Amino acid sequence: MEKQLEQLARQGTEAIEQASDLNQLEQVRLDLLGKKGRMTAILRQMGQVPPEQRPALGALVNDVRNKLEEGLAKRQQQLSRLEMEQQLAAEKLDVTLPGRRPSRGAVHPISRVCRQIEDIFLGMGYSIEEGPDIESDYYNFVALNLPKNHPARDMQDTFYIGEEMVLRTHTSPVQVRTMERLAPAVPLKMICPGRVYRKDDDATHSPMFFQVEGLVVDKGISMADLKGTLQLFARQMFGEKQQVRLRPSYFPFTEPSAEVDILCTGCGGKGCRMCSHTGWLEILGAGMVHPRVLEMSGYDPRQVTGFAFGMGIDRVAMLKYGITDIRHLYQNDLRVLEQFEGGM
Ligand code: FA5
Repeated sequence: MEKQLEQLARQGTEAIEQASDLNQLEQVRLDLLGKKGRMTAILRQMGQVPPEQRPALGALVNDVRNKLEEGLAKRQQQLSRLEMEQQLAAEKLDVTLPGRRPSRGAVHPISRVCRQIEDIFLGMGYSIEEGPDIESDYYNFVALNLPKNHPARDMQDTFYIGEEMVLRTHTSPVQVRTMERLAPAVPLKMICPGRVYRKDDDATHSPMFFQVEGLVVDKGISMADLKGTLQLFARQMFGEKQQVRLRPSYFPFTEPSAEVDILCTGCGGKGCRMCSHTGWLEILGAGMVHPRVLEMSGYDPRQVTGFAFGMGIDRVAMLKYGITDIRHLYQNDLRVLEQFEGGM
């Protein structure tokens, strides 16, 4: 047994030194000192040793175990340091490599155009108002001179939420809410940008899109004020050469009513495919606020008049940036959005 122990000490020390990484060293430890290792096997024979030799043998066992444990600890330290050095060498940084360019976010074309519109009208002294997307039938229709069963309700295909609530089909209900709040005070000058919803879906009509409403109420407001305002807006938005054209139209909440075109941004008015060779493109509906609408909202139509307009923000964005399909604005395709990097 003594010999076995000495052999274990010798061979063990050698195996420890030869272990070339921490995994191997752990294997060596288990083989020497583990529960099923060589030391345990030797100790099993202790029972056969005569009692008077046991103390000396016991001391030898301790010596060998201590020596092996010491060797293991030392080798473990060496190997740990080695592995750390190797790891550091592998992680070396080349500080001269050019950096990776961080990708920058961009303001969505709708938000961009919306901000520009707000800036232009703030500059003319308008306030910016808001209203709810889920609107009552009263504000979306009735207060705009569209009682139940009025045929013109079919002009806008509506998403109903129960009997009395709708997803607003236009921003015009905010006209009513603002007049109710401020009447009979004048002048009232406001715009309201926001989401609106209709059962529409093609290259130029989206089921959710953006409108901006404009409303001015004061003494002596006329159609000339409407045209002048829209002319000023169009020039600031699309450039000094821009012009507007009013065509007679019909809305239940304005009288007279007009649809308003701007010179085609594709051809400048000469005629091209984009404007069906007319030279003009429609961007909004407008008119003089109907006396009944003024009255229902608390103004006296014998004292004041007003004009209102509702513009498609998506259409403006499409014309400004030459986008031919409205769906590009809502599909969040990075190839489209990345073209708008930078800017305001
Ligand atoms: C209206 O919604 C009226 N409320 C506008 C108005 C306000 C008239 C105040 C008079 C006084 P209209 O349905 O024409 O009108 O829509 C106005 C604009 O919204 C259109 O000129 C168009 O630019 C845009 N538009 C309409 N439907 C869609 C759609 N599905 N997708 C994108 N833009 C649309």
